[in-house]
Amino acid sequence: MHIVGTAGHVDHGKSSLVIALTGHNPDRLIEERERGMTLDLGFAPLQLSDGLEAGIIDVPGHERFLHNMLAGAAGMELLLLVIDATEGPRPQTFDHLRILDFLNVGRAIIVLTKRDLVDAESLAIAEALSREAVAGTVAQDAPVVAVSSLTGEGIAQLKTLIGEALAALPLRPQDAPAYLPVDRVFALPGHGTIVTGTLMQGTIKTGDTLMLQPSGLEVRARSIQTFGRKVESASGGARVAVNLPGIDVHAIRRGEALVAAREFAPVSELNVQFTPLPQALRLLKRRTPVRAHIGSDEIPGVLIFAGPPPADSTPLPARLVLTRQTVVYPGSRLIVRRMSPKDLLGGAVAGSPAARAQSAQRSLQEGDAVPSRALDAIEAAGLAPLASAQIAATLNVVLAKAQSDIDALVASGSVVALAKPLAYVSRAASDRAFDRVARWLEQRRRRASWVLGAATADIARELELAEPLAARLLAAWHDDGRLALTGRFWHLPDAAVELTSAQRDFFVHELREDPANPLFPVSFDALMERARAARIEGLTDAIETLLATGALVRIGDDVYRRAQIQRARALLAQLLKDGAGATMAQVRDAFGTSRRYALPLMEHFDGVGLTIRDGDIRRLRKVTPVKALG
Ligand SMILES: Nc1nc2c(ncn2[C@@H]2O[C@H](COP(=O)(O)OP(=O)(O)OP(=O)(O)O)[C@@H](O)[C@H]2O)c(=O)[nH]1
Ligand SMILES: [Mg+2]
Repeated sequence: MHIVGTAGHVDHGKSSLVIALTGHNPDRLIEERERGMTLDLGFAPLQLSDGLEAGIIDVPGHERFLHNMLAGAAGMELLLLVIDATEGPRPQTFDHLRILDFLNVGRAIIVLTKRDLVDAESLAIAEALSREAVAGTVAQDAPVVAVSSLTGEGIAQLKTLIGEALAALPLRPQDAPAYLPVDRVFALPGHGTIVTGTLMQGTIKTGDTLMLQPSGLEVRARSIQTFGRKVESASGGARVAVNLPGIDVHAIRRGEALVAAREFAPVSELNVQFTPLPQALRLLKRRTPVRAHIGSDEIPGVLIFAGPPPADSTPLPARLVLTRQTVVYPGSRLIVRRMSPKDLLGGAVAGSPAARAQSAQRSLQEGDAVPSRALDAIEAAGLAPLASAQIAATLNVVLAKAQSDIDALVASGSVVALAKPLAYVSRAASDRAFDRVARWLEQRRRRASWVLGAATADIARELELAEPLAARLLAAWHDDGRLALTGRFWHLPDAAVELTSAQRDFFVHELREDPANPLFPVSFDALMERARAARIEGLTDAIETLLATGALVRIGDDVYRRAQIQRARALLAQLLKDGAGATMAQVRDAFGTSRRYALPLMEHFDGVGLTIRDGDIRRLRKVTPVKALG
């Protein structure tokens, strides 16, 4: 389905034309009918001869209700520019045209109304003036048709032109996440709250869980209608009414967007490409207070240029800082007016230039290689991991589609999954970072051969990354076997430490075995103190390395050599063989130490799962067969 929109100056015959085309009066408010003037948006279904159906949005022409016109304008794809043949183009003809030129209109038809009131000569003048008015806009080459809504003249011809134009419009993206700017909210007795709007993209199905943004209310689509008919699903370009149970009608208003639940994150700042209107250039400052018309919403904010304000109408990057949150998709088009008075300033397209180029490309070749676009997005983010929902939002596709493409990229090896929270970086970015870390570790080892590797914090500093992110990358490299972890040191798997001869002499001297007391440890604090006093290069680092590799084992303040631990294990195996138990006193005697050393040592063995404590008795922990095999 597509959306046809009327536009034009007040009283030029827009609503009468809608009645002539559809038989439906779009002026639904009593006040509108009494005053003979449209105040708010009106809607009507248009049936064409070949079974084609479209929705018509009728807008008020009066300048005072321009904000209402703007609330419905973004959904229009085919513009009926309505011009009174007796008057020709008037101010709102131009204003509406300028607005729609920035939005999503793909085709236009110029409709000269009140044909019954003019002669051929006046009609020719009106047509010439109209042609002039549309020069340089989306309606530049639009066909012109003269009609009378009173007599019906020209209406059949107009319908034919509408049919042709609709057939030429591109389909709206179907695999994009649903985005419906709400233009009406009302309650139906027995049904509760109903919202209506133009589904800009995506699909809404009965039972879908959706989100109202920016209010953040999770809602369920109980039932869906398009033009009074109940349907199971509606897709991009349809006029849709959705019944939302459990939502207070007063909790929401026009301007809210009903969107797919997980793909949209509300933002209050937008990077846009802004196109100023020539007549607005003199009003633009580096920072200009504005009203941004996004979807059906009107949000006060500030339009900010990085440099001086534009001198001509060439599109330029700008930032929109809003006073309220909103949701947009890449390529969303919006209108910017001055805060006060409300002059039209220009149009803007949301998203980074890359995202916009992608979305432009995408509408050209619908359904093209999304995986490669997902890879582009992940690669563009460098080492900043992207979650699936962020990738879906960047690509403007539903989450399920994005996820299956990401999974394929992970399977093919071009994307790496990081854990906690699950997010993705490109293999290329991960490899570049790994190479940097590997080179740096190697250099360090050459400079200080007694240092095994580096702690997470050191590597984070080297990569200029936040420590939690560095930890996630390191874990991924550890998982694929490129990096080993010993103690708190990350190192290349084949990295070997080498002590200097001065360091070795120190340890030989300080840690020599006492033949009389082979299981006596040394005090860690005392060892460190002597190490510092010895003034040997890298000695304290070397102690840390020996502790990390298990050459030394620290238990409380006691430090044992690996050989001592092995000896204690052997003594225990002998003492506790065949399920025998032993008291602490027996263990102490077997070790030939005192209770002061034996107790922490036994707690260490309990902790590593060698022994188990049963009251005062220690036994060997039974090794399960599976573990024994491993
Ligand atoms: N004779 C004649 N009168 C027309 C025709 N079309 C509209 N009118 C009259 O023009 C007046 C305005 O028509 P509307 O259809 O309300 O105009 P509009 O553009 O919807 O006006 P707004 O919504 O207020 O901007 C009404 O009195 C209509 O009856 C036509 O084709 N012929
Ligand atoms: Mg009207």
